[in-house]
Amino acid sequence: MNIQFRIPASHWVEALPVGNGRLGAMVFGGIEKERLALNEDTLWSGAPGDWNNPAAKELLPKVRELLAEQRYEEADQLCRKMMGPYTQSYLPFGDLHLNMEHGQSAQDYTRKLNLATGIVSVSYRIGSVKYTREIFASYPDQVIVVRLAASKEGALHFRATLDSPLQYEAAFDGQQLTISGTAPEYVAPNYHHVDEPVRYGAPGSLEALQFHGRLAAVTEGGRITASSSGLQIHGATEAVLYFSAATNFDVLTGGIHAAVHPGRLTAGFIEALAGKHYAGIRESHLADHGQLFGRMELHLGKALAPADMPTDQRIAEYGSRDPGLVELLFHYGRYLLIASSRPGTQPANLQGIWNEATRAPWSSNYTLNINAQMNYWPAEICNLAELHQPLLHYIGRLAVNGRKTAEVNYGARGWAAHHNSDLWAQSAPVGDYGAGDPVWAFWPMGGVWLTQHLWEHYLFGGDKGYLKDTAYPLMKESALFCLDWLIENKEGYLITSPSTSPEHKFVIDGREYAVSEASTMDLSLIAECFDNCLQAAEILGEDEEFAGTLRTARERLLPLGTGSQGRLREWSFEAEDQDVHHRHVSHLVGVYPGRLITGATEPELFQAARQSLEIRGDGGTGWSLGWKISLWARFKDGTRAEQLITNLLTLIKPDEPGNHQRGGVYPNLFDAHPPFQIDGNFAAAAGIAEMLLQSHQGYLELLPALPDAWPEGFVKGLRARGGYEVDIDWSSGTLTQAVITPSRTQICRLAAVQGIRISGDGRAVEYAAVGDGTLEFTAEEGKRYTITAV
Ligand code: FUC
Repeated sequence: MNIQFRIPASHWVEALPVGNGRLGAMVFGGIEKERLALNEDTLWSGAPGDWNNPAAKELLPKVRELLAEQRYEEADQLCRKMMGPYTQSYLPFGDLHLNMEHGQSAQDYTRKLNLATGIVSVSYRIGSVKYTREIFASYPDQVIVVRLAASKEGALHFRATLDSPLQYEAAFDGQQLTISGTAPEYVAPNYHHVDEPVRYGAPGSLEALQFHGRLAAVTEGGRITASSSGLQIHGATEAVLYFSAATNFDVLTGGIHAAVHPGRLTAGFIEALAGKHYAGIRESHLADHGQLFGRMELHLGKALAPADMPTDQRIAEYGSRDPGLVELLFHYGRYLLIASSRPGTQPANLQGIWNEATRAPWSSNYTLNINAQMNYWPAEICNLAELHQPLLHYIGRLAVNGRKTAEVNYGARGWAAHHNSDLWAQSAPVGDYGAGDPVWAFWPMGGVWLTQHLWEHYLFGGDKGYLKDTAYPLMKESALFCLDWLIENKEGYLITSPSTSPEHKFVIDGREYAVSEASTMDLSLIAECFDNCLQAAEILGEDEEFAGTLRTARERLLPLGTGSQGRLREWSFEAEDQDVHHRHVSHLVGVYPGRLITGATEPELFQAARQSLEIRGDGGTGWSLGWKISLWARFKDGTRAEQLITNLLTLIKPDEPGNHQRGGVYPNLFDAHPPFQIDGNFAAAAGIAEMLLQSHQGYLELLPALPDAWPEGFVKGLRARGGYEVDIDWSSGTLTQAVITPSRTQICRLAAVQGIRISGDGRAVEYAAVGDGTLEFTAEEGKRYTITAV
């Protein structure tokens, strides 16, 4: 299970990612000049701030009036005045360079990332000497480890240096190489043109984070000298480098920890390695990575590409026709989540944790109108629920700022977040007071959508303590915001205003507009937030009165409707699309990742949603293709879902310019918007899982969208709502056997599969047919239930 090449990377998107959630590196594998592009997940520009805009509250009634009169142009202009500043940017940390003193010409070169071990290895031969490198990011030891070895005694000579695109100082602390600096106080988004896009304060400024990196070396044989030109290793047979990095970001409060010097933190990580050896550190890494990665297996058919074929060639030559490549894409999504999101770290941002640009595309921040949520779609279903924690924790921080935003900007209760956020959990609209377009900058539903993650985590895990203490309070406050944000229209329905369908405009008389009343996405997210709160309140047996208020409001929401060509309307009125193939499919959020619109509950809307997706087409950016995999899976069209995987497995060249219409993957299988965004990788993993197992309708559906292309196969370790682990085997396109392991005793409902036998620990289990085409049986904790086709 490798991403592999026979040449070193020349571009960053050919390099191989390692990460432990907090520290990341892209390994280029150069022969004479090795580069590891380094990241630390709390290294962002800026500082905590107040981004709210009191003028918004004054303008709100006026904007609403204009929208009620369909004066869209004027409403758009006023909306701009309701914005605040842009978010801050996720920054690169720097580079570790290794200059090998053996020249550039080598034979038998290989470079690979083994997803199962989380280890990158590079090997080549120069003359009779074989050189090998192993690189991994250890979560247990919080360091990036680089081991270099030569097959001939004393043949290893190299110099290690650290540098950074940020302002920095390199120094020595004994024989350790250090790098330190203060991050910029401000970095403008790459699409925002200003005179000074990167602004530094004074060194040590309290308005920015301090960062520190430390490199230590241990050798077998030879000697190490530290000089102004770096750490020099002479005549070693083996050398191990340990890199640690930190900032003074306060993970608990979300502020800057003035009293903490990050240099002490990096020293602490290195000191903690005392008495440990490479073999032991590697063992702990393998155990830690393995217990997460090893939870799942997937087999979709016989791999077509030769085992040693370079990954970029495999993508170009085979794409999704090679089931092995689809398996790789699936496992890569899980790998990248393990590498970018661990309990206690920051949520995976637009590029996970890997970024080499000071002004990264879209600031490599959190975009809350699709991208940040998408990063976590595989977390629960792919059995990595604890890796959801960084996002769930972050939602809590966002709600703290979001309460002020709701109050200051709108005079509303509860909490609100908008289209973008960052390390500082900025909750107000961005757009620099009008420079941005309301079509993306003005979107107060970011928090509402995020609450779905809190609820889903409960549905999968079933922890009532978590529901009561963490999830429900945040969900409830988000619902409170919605109650205050909704207004009554002339017909007495509750609507949102101003409202957008993120990033997509409607056209009237040849003119494009962004802002209107009651987009389908707004109403879908609110309806679902209310439904989830109602269910949570019932489970917890609390808040009867509040539940009554929600129920009444829920019934009064403007109903969703169908429009031309039988489509689900994207706006509350029939309008021409700015782009019929637009990459966002916001109005389908109730189909996936939501569960508002299903064939059983809303057959007409479900059909209309399907028709909308049909018309939207099978193109789009990487993340858009990723979303459509899961949507087609929910529409039970496996072959169409597989078509989207095919489209996603389009090889995009590293230097291909940015594109909003056509995406794919880079040589290292990173998702290409283009540019690189990690969300499509996560959506692909989630989508493949959704084709094999669904559980959003209150019962388990095995193989709901199996494509013709995968007639034989198996999957192990998927997870369903209710806390089940599910293994499925199939042959000739139909189920042969499934094993369901419940995490607690409960009634298990299954979509009825023709002719099955259920046994629990070898004994036949009685099941009863339920009227709606499902069957149920009592699943006891600690037992495994085998479903066999007869
Ligand atoms: C949204 C999308 C873009 C891009 C950006 C990060 O604005 O519309 O395609 O993914 O987020």
